[in-house]
Amino acid sequence: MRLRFWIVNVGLLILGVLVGAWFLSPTSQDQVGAQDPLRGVMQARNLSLDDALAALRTYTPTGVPDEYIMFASGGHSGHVLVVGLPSMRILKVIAVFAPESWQGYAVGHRETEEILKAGGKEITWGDVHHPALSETQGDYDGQFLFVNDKANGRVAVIDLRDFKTKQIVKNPLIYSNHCSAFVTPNTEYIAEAPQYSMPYPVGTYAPLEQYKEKYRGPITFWKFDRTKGRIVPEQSFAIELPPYWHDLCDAGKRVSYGWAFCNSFNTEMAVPNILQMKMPLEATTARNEMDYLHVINWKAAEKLVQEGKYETVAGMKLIRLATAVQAGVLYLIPEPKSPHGVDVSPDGGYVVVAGKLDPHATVYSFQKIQEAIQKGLVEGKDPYGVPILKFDATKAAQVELGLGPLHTQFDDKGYAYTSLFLDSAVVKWSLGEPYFKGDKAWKVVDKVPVHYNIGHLTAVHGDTVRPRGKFLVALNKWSIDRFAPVGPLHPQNFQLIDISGEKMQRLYDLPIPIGEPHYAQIIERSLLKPFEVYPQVGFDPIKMAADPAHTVQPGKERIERKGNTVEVWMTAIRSTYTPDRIEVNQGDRVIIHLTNLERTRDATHGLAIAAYNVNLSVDPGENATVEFIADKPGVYPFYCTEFCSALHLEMAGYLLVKPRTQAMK
Ligand code: K7E
Ligand code: CUA
Repeated sequence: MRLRFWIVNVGLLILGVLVGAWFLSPTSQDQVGAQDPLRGVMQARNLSLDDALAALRTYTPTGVPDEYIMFASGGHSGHVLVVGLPSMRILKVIAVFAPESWQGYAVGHRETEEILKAGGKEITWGDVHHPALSETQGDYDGQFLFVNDKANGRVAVIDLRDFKTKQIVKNPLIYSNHCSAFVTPNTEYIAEAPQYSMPYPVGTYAPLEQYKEKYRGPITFWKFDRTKGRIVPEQSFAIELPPYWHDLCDAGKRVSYGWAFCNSFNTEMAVPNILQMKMPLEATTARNEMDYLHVINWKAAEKLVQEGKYETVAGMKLIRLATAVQAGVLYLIPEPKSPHGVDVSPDGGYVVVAGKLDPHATVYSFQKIQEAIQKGLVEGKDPYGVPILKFDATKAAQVELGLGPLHTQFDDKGYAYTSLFLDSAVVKWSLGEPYFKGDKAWKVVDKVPVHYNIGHLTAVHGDTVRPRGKFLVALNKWSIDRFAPVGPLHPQNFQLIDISGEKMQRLYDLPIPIGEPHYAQIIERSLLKPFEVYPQVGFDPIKMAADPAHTVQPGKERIERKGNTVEVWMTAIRSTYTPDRIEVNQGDRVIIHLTNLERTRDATHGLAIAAYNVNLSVDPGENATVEFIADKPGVYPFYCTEFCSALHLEMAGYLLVKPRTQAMK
């Protein structure tokens, strides 16, 4: 009985397995698809198991927000990109250094045009390299984002309550910053050092023959007032540095709090002269075997300013080089030639420098740097009298990583990740104590190819005191063959990499079709608390407060004329402008205050007056003001540029500008 039971059941089981195997074996795609839809899709689309797993790890269903948010530099578009992870969906482009018509940024809108003008001359583009999220105790707090404009020596402040640019400051001492924006651990300051040294202040002339005497590379520490949400130039200061070309900086954290580390190249102080010398700058700036890491005690510099030991140049408090050296604010350490990238480990104990022309990462120990300073372990002074600490006395390790190492990020397990430009790869390696000991320390453990020519890389909170691991994004300069061809100007390629396991796994490619991204930072989304609509009707996004003086209450819409100024007090609500007819005379100054009365999420209205190069984007509850001289006679329709309702096309009106001759009558 029992034996028969077993024979029958085992027989049935074997039959079942055979039948199952027959069904699942690759026959026709339709058959497979019907039995196992997942395998059906994989076969139909020619996907490997790894491809399918990558898709499952990144796919984010509709209505589900991403877990992480990446703020990426938009390069020479002048904008900032906001991307959700792991889906890699682009959520927003924040207009910063260039007019942007979707957001109504600096196209007629009075306040944002003012922001963009900061710096005097009208400049309509910027080159964003390094976004920096505001930090509290060395970790992102989700309140503000700062970005630099490498081209014009500017720094911008973005408020993350509404993801809008609030302020742009122009550095009076420099052009072309690169070491920027980098914040100190409590966002006390935002650092900005020049890429290309020059005579200062901006506008000073000195021939290149006087490079060594007249050119300098001051680093500025912009003071940030968190409650106002603004940089305060009057409380900011700069430290004069030798005329090397400054690359990048990172602020010390935890044990190294109060210090900053900036690398530099062209310590040869070569100047361009290719026609006569028959030598390009790329050769003349790479002759020295070593360049210099700058070690800066910004806390001590702050004290010098409090003691009045500065001069004021073009409104900026400037600590002279000699003063800085004397007070122990500035030291140099040799670093392998032409470095790019300096990154402080999460515990603040190590400073990682990568040399473009050296296959190693050079790691300095903060403790050894301090000992070298205390014991006076110097190998000499540079031509400007800055003490040079001994390389061997400050070095913790040199780790051979591969070709063209640039930038480094960290995870939650004691590993560092470095981009390899020439190898087109990301390499994962272990740090030393307290993370790893003995022969486990300073070891390459994994390497993954990326496509292609990676510049920066960024991991979740990967440059803070508390990296989260999980994901890393490779910011690749070239995409070459990764996407459908779209002409000779190719997109860049962001590659999402899973770093939660031992081996890195590439998950997703995101083409970037606007500007050339450099750095990016990834924050946990739960730390961001943006408005869904402005908190009350009549909100001014620049003041980040209600603006009763310019709020138009429903029923109080009107047009007032005072001399040649016509002031229009207008409201917008689906699908009506009140008033919808504006009659002025040629030459009148026209001011339109527009209040969006909506309280519904997403109910944004536009206001396009194309003939006057105006387009507003007014979010629910927002106030905006437009000002222009009506110098062109004629009849100009205006309309709403946001498809706000079924009758959106009816949201329109006319601006009539009476010609001067007729207006006289
Ligand atoms: Cu492109 Cu930080 Cu300007 Cu490196 S930078 S890649
Ligand atoms: Cu308002 Cu369309």
